[in-house]
Amino acid sequence: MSERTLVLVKPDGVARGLVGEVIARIERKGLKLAALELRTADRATAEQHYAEHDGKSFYADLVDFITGGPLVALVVEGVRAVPAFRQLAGGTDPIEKATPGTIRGDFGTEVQFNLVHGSDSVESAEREIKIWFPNL
Ligand code: DAT
Ligand code: MG
Repeated sequence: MSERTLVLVKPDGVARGLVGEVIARIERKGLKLAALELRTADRATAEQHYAEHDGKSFYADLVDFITGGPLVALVVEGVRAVPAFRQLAGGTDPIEKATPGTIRGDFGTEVQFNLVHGSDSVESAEREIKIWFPNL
């Protein structure tokens, strides 16, 4: 069954020139791009996006980081797109939790700079898509 997920190539991924790499992996998996935009997120957008982490020790740094430079926001569509992109991304910690062959496992070392975001459920995806692409 086709569904949508919200993907971000975070500012570290853009700065490192990994946008094409991430998009190539999404396309090779058989997923489709439904929206794509390069933008610098404002604080309100970042705080809404990461609302579930408000109050955690890393929250302030996370909002600073995600607003700190241009990122690429995408809506990705396809069969089981939510878990499919989470599989491509790998676990949150690029060393401890992501395996080689995943985006984070292949290109990341630090949890704060783990290159990509992918929605963790269909409900999260619909919430996040409304934040980043209100007209979609
Ligand atoms: P994910 O991005 O895999 O869904 P998450 O939703 O738990 O992970 O956390 C959101 C982001 O916050 C994550 O991509 C990087 C950052 N983060 C998570 N845990 C962290 C920690 N212990 N220290 C620093 N940053 C962390
Ligand atoms: Mg998450």
